[in-house]
Amino acid sequence: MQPTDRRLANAIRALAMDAVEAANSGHPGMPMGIADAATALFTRHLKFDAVDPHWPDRDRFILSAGHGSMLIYALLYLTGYARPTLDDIKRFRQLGSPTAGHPENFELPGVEVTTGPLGQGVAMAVGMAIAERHLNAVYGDDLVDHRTFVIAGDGDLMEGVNHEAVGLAGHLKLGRLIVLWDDNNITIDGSTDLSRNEDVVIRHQAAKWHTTECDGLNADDVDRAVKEALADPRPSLIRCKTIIGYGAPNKQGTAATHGAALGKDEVEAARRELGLDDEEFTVPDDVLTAWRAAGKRGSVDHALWSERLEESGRKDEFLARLNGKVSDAWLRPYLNNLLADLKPVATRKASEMALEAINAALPATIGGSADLTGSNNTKTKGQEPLTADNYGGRYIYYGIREFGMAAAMNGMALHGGVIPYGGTFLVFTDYARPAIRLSALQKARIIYVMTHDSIGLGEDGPTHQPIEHLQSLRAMPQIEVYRPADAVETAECWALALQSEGPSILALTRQNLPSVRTEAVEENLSARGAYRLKPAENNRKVIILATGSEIEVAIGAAAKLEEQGIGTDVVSMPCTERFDAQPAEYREDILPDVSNREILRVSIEAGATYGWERYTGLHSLRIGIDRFGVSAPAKDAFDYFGFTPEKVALRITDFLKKRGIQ
Ligand SMILES: Cc1ncc(C[n+]2csc(CCOP(=O)(O)OP(=O)(O)O)c2C)c(N)n1
Ligand SMILES: [Mg+2]
Repeated sequence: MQPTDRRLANAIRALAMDAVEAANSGHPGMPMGIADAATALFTRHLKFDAVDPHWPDRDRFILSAGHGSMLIYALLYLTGYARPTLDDIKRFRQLGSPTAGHPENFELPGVEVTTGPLGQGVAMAVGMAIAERHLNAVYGDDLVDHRTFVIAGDGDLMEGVNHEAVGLAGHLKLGRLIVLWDDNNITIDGSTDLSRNEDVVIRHQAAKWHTTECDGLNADDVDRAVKEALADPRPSLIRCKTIIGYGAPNKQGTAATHGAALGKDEVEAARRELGLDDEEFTVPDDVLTAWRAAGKRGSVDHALWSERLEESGRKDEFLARLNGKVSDAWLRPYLNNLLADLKPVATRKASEMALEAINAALPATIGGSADLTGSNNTKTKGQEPLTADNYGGRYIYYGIREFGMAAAMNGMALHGGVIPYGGTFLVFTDYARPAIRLSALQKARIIYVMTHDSIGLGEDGPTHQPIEHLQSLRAMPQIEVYRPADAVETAECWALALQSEGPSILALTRQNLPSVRTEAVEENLSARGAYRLKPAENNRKVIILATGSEIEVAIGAAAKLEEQGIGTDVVSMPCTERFDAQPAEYREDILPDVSNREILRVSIEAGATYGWERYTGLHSLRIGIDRFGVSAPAKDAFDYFGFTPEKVALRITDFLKKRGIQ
């Protein structure tokens, strides 16, 4: 006899309780409350094949309430994914176990995205749903025809990014996105009455979503609501009324079950309440068999899909696209054309010029901007908007939703088959930062096109002038920050960003810059992160390290120093992270040992000096800006802060005198 849905759900509850108890850490309440709804979803609706977590046409499932990680670990184990094993679950939250505290996409193939920072799961799901519709428009129903399901908690729907994501999804009519809201009226501090009186359902309706409700503790009722959502062309919110910690008789319905082990006595009481085996980490045979059968439900669909792929005539192209490898064959011809006709351009403009070649060569790119298209120069000729009427378009008007844009791009990149890039002002990386951090953690290949990268943006003043941003972004692991100095470097940096496994930030100027790279060379010099742009003519006494727009200043200052017989190298450093990764000999050649007091190292960057001592040494000169900017034309702002060849040269000669280097 087929076990009841409740018994299937209770297997989730048991594993969640036991794992949290063993770790003495974790969140049992959420999985226990939503277990029946998750059972309905995984046994009746979700299209997946546990033996192939990478099947491109699988439905995507996102546990936005990542603290309830035991829910997804239990589901993956029960449905028969290779990992996590039962032993992995016994080692929940332990060092080296893939069952990390929060679900990590890089630990388990069944985990589509990393969640835990509340709100971002739903926002990434929006990106997944965009990628699905786009690829559907390109490859058709035969190859791309899946849905994106989300389980979200009260917290996910309270976060600001949720408002951005819900607005975007409603606008783009992402009808294949279905969010199940675990409406348990509890968050960490207690009842949601403490902090919320908005009508979440009406808010979704106002954003043009379909909404419905169900008893989240009744799999049949959840099934009914999901069917309703599937039939509706709009994105759907299913309000699942649940009880947090359901089954723990003395604690259910309270915040006590949210984020702590239930305790031995309560676990025992819950076992009796739910009719579970006494022994921990056991799943009755008939229940496991039923779950494993559910894990194979998709195998027929999968096989039929594989046949269609074989017959499509587009198999190699499709798989290559999903595989994500891109060629940089566009770069050489582009640079040859560029070098034939050099003129001063802003690097944001140079980025657009490079993008013309990139978008023509790489069909996977999808551009966009958070309402600064004309400023970020992110849209190329002939790039059609991606809209509800034309999912095949390759440009997204994200609106003024920087965080929502970045999170959606994470979802798009992790869906696969597309390479998202998107722009805003560099200063507003702060608005997008939590998603940028998840791009880095998840290794999502996204190219952030961040323009107006310094006081050089001029008149908009201190609110718009980045100061600490470059250094703070460089401090983030697993992301590369590029600040190119001219059009050639901009194209080189674009090529590197596209080849990268993870995210990149391009920091680009508003103002025009002269060409500093005027000769064709075989090598992508920016790939080294830093390289000698101009070697000293006289005996080398100074090495100037500079980035982006300050290269022009550095070259001017170096010329003045050379006039005085002071040999000066100018090193362009478009990417500190790449330089750090170079072999020691290379780094030593560009920047000889800090202990060499005969050579003064100077950094010039129109931003925080914080951290530049890493390259200049402590007792050197760092020219930057350690205060907020000024509202003034760019030229005046640069002059005011001392970024002119004259002022820089003077500071260097003064410093040399102080040091006793003549
Ligand atoms: C951005 C963010 N802020 C705070 C937290 C810490 N946190 C984890 S769960 C949680 C409460 C979430 O409430 P809800 O979504 O209702 O989950 P439930 O208590 O119902 O499991 C908070 C504040 C977080 N993970 N992410
Ligand atoms: Mg809650």
